[in-house]
This record gives sequence, C-alpha cells and structure tokens, in this order.
Amino acid sequence: MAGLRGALIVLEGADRAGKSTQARRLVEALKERGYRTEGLRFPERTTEIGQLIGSYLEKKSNLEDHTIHLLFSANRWEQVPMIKEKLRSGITLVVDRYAFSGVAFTSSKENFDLHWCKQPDVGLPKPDLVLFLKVSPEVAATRGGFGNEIYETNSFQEKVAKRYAQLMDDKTVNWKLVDASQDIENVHQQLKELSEKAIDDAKDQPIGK
Ligand code: DGP
Ligand code: NA
Ligand code: NA
Repeated sequence: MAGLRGALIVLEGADRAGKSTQARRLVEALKERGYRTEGLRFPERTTEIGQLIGSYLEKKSNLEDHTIHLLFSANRWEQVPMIKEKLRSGITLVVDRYAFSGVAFTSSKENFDLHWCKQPDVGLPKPDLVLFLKVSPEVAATRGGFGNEIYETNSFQEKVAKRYAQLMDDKTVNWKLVDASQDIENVHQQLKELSEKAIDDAKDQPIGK
C-alpha cells in the first residue's frame, strides 16, 4: 500500500452545528475501520499566531478586521508543511474548519469583498471532501446558548450562514451538505460513509490546491 496518500476532509458550518463533536467521533470511527486518521482544528490556538487569534476571539484584544483575517489565514499556512507530510505518509486528516470559515466569517463583516477575502488562502491544500453541517437556527437554539466569543451572536451567524450558501455554489469544491438537525448518531453515520468514499477516491490522486 506504499505511496497511497490520506484524504483531507474538512467539516464546516455555523457555530453550534456540532462540528467539533462530529469531528472527534469521525476520527475515532475511521481509526476503528483501519484508516490511519488524525484530527486538526482551525483556528489552532496553541501557536504564537493562534494565541493572537484566541485573544481576539475572547475579546481580550482588538485587532483590525483585515489584520485578523490575514492572521487566521497565516494560522492555516503555518500548518501546511505538516498537513502535506501527513497526507503523503497515508494519514487521513479530519479538519474542524478551514479556509471556508475564513471567507464566510470575514465577508460577513461590513465592506469586505468576497474576492479579497479568498486571496490569502489561495494555494492551500485542497480538501478532498467538505462536509457542511447545516442546522436550522431553531435547532441550534435548543443546543444551548452561545458562548461569549466575538462572533457568537444570532445576527452575525445568520450572515455567516448566507455566505456559506454562496460558497457552496462553487462546484470545483467537493461539498456535501449534511442535515445536522438529525440526531448525533445519524449525522455521524452519514459523515462516516461520505468520508470512506472520499478516502477511497483520493488515495491515488495528487493533492490538489
Ligand atoms: P471555533 O474554535 O471552531 O469555535 O472557532 C472560533 C471562531 O472563529 C468561530 O466563531 C469561527 C471563527 N473563525 C474560524 N476560522 C475563521 C477565519 O478564518 N476567519 C474568521 N474571521 N473567523 C474564523
Ligand atoms: Na465557537
Ligand atoms: Na466547534
């Protein structure tokens, strides 16, 4: 099996869609099925750049909107050598948020052009599968209140949801829409099936950009 690469699988969606829970369960399930799999998340708050992002999200520091956008992107770029190495060594990566979050969140702010928002992430490794967890605002509300982070308001999240819908029109990306209002187990089963297919389809393909 030497030479076969792992797949880059991304989970996206608005806050409270259940991404982090599903990402953890997906990693465990794929491992049980015999795939070498690891989980990653963005923002990765432990790096130096990640600490600046964490402080911004927790409203402890105020960063200018373009500046924070570029830091989120830099936080992805700094992991690219590791991501490529793992994929090439046959490890599948399940990633909780990626460049689509960057575009959906920043372009929901006033006076941001979608094209400008996309540029810093151009050239990142291309996901083999992007699982979009869609949850209605009503169901999201039953999952408990928001935390205190900067983007956690209903009005902002509604804008983000609209941006994601726009991004999903891009047919060059392998989007799969999953109804995350279903119970956790059903969602999990769907994510697992879609991921296994993506791993199989990606294994003898070059890593895209
Ligand atoms: P999380 O750790 O998944 O809860 O993400 C923290 C918050 O940061 C969440 O509201 C989504 C937002 N976010 C994630 N990535 C980006 C990004 O690249 N740019 C911007 N502006 N926001 C992002
Ligand atoms: Na959050
Ligand atoms: Na999360």
